[in-house]
Amino acid sequence: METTKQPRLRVAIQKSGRLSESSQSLLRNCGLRFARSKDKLFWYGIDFPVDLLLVRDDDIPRMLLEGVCELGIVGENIAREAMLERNGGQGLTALRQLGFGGCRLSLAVPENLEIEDISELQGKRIATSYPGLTRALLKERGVQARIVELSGSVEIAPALGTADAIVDLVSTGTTLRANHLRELQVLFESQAALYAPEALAEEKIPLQKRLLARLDGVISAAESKYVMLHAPREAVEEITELLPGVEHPTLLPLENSSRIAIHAVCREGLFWEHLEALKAAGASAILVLPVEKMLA
Ligand code: PRT
Ligand code: ZN
Repeated sequence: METTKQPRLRVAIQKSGRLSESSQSLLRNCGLRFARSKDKLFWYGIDFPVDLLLVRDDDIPRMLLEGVCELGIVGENIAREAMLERNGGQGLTALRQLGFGGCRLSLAVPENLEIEDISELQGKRIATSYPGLTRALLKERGVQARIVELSGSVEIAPALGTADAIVDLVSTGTTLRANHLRELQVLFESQAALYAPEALAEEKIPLQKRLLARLDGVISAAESKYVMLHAPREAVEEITELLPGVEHPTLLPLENSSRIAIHAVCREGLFWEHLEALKAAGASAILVLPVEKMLA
């Protein structure tokens, strides 16, 4: 008897590191549950046909390009570098930016080096773990430098005399400061993204679409807040304008009152400054609630 095999998707995520927790919780929030294998490298999707591969982040682009998995969550820095190294900058599509793992690839020079513009680095030695990206980003800026490729501890290269400057990932800037380096220019802003190979087997496309729809729901819910407040009737227009990303709020009359209740979903960041402005415009009883799921 012939049985038709249900298509499944494999998603590669970082096993342990800066992206692993956020990647796992993102997929959990999409309603995915997994049975963990003993070696902890392969998790089988229980209610939804999506399985997880837990690997080093550097392996994810290659696994996507070689068809070992159909989706991968990895920093744009790693994906772009791998594509430049292996595929002339092609081969993977960034389907969604995920809003975590944010950092910047920056060019830094020794604090005491009197240099104001990266054009002054023409012909100099630049240490980096991102040779492809560095070469491409410097070329865009008209700079041709000698790349010194290092797999780690890039920040000590200038002190060791093996390079004049470095190109490395920066988030707080603490590492640069500790090594007496000055961030001269940001070359590339990076965050974690969901990647897929440019070509995906046709029978897997509907499943990928379903997963993406859930992911979009999770991403927009995370950015959204449900706001309830009371306001004078005459201030409704002003207050609606103060609510970020709201066009049509729900208006509810309050019994025996000249005031009105306003309910709305704010689709953009809602900060203390917004709440203070709402209060100044006459709002009271302001309540802000998280949105758990959202389906357009
Ligand atoms: O074991 P595996 O290979 O999977 O992990 P890994 O050690 O290669 O990667 P990991 O977990 O350190 O980083 C994974 C991804 O997180 C990176 O590819 C980036 O996309 C992203 N990310 C975000 C960062 C940083 N922020 C970051 N600050 N990756 C590295 N750093 C390093 C940077 O290289 C430098 O040494 O942190 C130092 C600078 O930090 P600050 O805060 O001192 O500026
Ligand atoms: Zn790595």
